[in-house]
Amino acid sequence: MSEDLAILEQNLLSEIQNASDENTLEDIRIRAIGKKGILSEKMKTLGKMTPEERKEMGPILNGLKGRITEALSTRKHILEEEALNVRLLREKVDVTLPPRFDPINEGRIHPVSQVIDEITAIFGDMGFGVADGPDLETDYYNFTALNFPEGHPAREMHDTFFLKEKEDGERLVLRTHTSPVQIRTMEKEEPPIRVIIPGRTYRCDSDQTHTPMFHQVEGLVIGEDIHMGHLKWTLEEFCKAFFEILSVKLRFRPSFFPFTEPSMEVDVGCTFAQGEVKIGEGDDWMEILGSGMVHPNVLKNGGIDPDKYSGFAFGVGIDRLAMLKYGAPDLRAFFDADYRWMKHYGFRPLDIPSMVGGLSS
Ligand code: 2U9
Repeated sequence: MSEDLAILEQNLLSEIQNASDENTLEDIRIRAIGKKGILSEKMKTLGKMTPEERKEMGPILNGLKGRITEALSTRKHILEEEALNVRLLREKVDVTLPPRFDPINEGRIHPVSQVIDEITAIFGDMGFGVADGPDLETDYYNFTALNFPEGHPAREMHDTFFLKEKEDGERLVLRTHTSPVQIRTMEKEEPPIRVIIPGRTYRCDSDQTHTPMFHQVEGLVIGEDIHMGHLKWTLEEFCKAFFEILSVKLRFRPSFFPFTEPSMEVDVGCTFAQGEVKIGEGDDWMEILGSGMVHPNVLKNGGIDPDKYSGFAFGVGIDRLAMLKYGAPDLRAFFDADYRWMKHYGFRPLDIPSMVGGLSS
């Protein structure tokens, strides 16, 4: 190999060795073995040589090009690895550091959970316990025990979601109300009973004020000499506490439910002004709950002697109460899991409703 080529190789190898980043290395590659690079130009001179000269210079130039190509590739890998190490070091995350966001200020309690907590605080203060039961119910607990006659249209009126028949012929339902839990409570406990049951319920219905899954709270009181006066007082106290007002006007209208006799729908006095509803005052009425004296058949089905005990019950839609109290117009948005909606309508996690500390802030 001529001295010139040896020097050229030495210079290129040392430049490659000293290249400190991939751009510099790319410049060297273009200058050395690129289309118009030094070595490519030298290769082009092979064509003008005599066969003997070409036989000697061909392998020399090819060997030189091979060594330079290899040195470029080795250096490229080293530089890539170095760059990756620098990046990894820079982007290192210390997982032991405390979180930067502030969950107490970020998190929100859903209005449905808030209203359940408020109702629980109000009835808890009146000596009611809270019970719960399964969402999937038997036909017996959801209908039969509650005095719905077999094949009665009221079963269809509930727009029930029926599950596929099991092998033994039983067909479970998604509970259409929380009433089955009262039957289970009556089976387990002796009177006096004072219990509320908040929970999810299901009916095949969907529009601005109905969703296939919704929330209900039902209450049940059973004891000796329980009468409609107790029912009326309890619901008045509940409405005053829940709507955070000093007095309330209630109107009881005769109605029908299979599980209560007599049955009453309850309207609350209100005003509708500038598209806003004010509860407790005024000459308008708004229906808010259903109620009645527990039907003797239902007491019997729960293992309670109707000759010795009587009771009252009521039911109210939690989602509707939340819409009314907190002014949310579309029920479907309650279940969209949109964090912006939660930021607006949700409640701070440490503002826990209580009768002494206040229900809502
Ligand atoms: C037992 C005995 C009686 C529960 C009751 C209502 C009236 C009622 C509706 C209100 C709005 C359901 O969510 S809603 O559509 N409920 O009107 N519920 S009395 O009565 C019972 C329950 C269980 C053993």
